[in-house]
Amino acid sequence: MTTLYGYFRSSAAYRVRIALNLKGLDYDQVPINLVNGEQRGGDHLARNPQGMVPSLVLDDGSVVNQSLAICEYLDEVYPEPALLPADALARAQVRALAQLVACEVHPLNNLRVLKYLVGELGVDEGAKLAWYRHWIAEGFTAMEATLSTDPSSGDFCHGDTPTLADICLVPQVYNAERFECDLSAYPTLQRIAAHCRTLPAFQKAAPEAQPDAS
Ligand SMILES: N[C@@H](CCC(=O)N[C@@H](CS)C(=O)NCC(=O)O)C(=O)O
Repeated sequence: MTTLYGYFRSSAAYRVRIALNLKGLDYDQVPINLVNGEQRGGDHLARNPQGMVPSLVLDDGSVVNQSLAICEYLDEVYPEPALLPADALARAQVRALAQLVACEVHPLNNLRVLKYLVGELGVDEGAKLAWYRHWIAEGFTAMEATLSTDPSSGDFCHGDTPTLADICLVPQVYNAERFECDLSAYPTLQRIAAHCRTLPAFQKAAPEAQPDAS
């Protein structure tokens, strides 16, 4: 059985749960408690030397790290339903949206970054929150500008089926809500995220639906 090493609040693990659910795949979950530092324990470092989640361990013991690599791996091995459009240009545009979230916004607001700000740099809670909200606003403003004017966006970021872009958007919206970011300037992102959240694949992947939710 495929096993996902994750954490209920990890948005990168949340992406992979959505992808697995959209593909209709069965998987086991092993929680790695990020708050207790389990990601830096020897067992987990052996499968993920970065000390991060998610890691997907396949039936034969092979490990795939990095959520976007995992989602694309699943899409190649289980092509239906497709997480990327067939057309090369549309595929690049969907990847660009996904990477806007996963490469530009999310890494700046990661747990280890926030801990470094507070612990090593002595930043107070207010400044930490301001940092968090700043990077959300930078990324979401650009994403809203793209999606609100792109004729190919529909119920989802691209057309009327979920893609890798939605898989990245919904967990990032969840994070932004958790940190009480003002999302009123992003009506298109809110509309698309709300639509995604009506789908069982997204509902089943939500942090509050995970066995380690606390
Ligand atoms: N680029 C990685 C990011 C993974 C990542 O940031 N994981 C976070 C949780 S969302 C983590 O494990 N953080 C551990 C830490 O900050 O100590 C991916 O997409 O898989």
